[in-house]
Amino acid sequence: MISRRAALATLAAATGLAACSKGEAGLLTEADVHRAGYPTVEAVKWMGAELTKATDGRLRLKQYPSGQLGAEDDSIGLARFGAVDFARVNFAAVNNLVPETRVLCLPFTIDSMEHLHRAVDSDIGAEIRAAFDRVGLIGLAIYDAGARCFYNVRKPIVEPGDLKGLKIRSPMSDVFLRSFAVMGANPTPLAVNGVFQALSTHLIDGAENNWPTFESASHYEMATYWSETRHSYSPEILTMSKERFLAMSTTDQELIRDAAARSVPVMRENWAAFSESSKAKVLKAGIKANDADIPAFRASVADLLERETETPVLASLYTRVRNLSG
Ligand code: BDP
Repeated sequence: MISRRAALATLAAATGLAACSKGEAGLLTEADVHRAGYPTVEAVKWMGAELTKATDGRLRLKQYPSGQLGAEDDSIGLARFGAVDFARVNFAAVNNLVPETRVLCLPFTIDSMEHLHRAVDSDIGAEIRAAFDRVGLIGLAIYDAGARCFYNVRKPIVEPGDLKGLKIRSPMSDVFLRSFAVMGANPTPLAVNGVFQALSTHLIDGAENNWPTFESASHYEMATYWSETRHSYSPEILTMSKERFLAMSTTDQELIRDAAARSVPVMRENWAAFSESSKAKVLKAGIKANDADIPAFRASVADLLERETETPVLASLYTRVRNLSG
């Protein structure tokens, strides 16, 4: 069996990434599973343009959107290995690598976008970002990913019992897997890139995500029932390879930190507009959306929340996050 490091090296060599990112001074590379035009890709593009402007063209950004560099697991590996400079992934993809991220993925822990912003803009967000340092990454910025809701090919989901017997795709994270299982679903872990095909071949009955991913990854073409469960507001993280970051001058490091921080409000604005238009587009296409019994869903995960927040780090983060609700 080949090692993960060897597999990543092969992927990097095959795409010419290693040569291009290490060989050409000033050229920075980035990986994202979303397509060009998606708010995360656009926010990082904006950051790249700021860097180019600030350095009179010395720093430039080449993006690899649409999962060209593989699933989120792969791009995080490439960044840790120094073969790509930036990897933008969802918190779900790093729940095991950086356990502090779990707190913002746990079901019914965040109540609204405003609550999420209060948490990520506080010392909680700073602490979670700093925790990436331990695993060879710099946590540059936390971006919005909206409220995740279930969608499926069969029927409206109003209460947890409606999930019974449904095969629901879960992100590759035990936090999500266990949450969906206690809510009553039959969870199937799968990278997001495989969801459209899994829906078309009936490997799964449904998935859960935000309006933009539902629309832009065309999941709505198969799964025509959308249920407003808003069970998680799991945000996105823009990471940078620590190896590549430390190889830069302190001036460039500052420029990158600053441009990444300034890309957050840009992202938030793009996100709000993109979400609205995604929602309008899918509703126009005939998606049937329904409200869900959120208190019943919240009750179904009460024991799980207790178990998941047993460690001192998560217990304290969870209390601090909950204290910002309201
Ligand atoms: C989307 C995130 C993306 C994740 C995906 C998922 O933007 O980073 O890969 O969810 O469900 O909302 O895996």
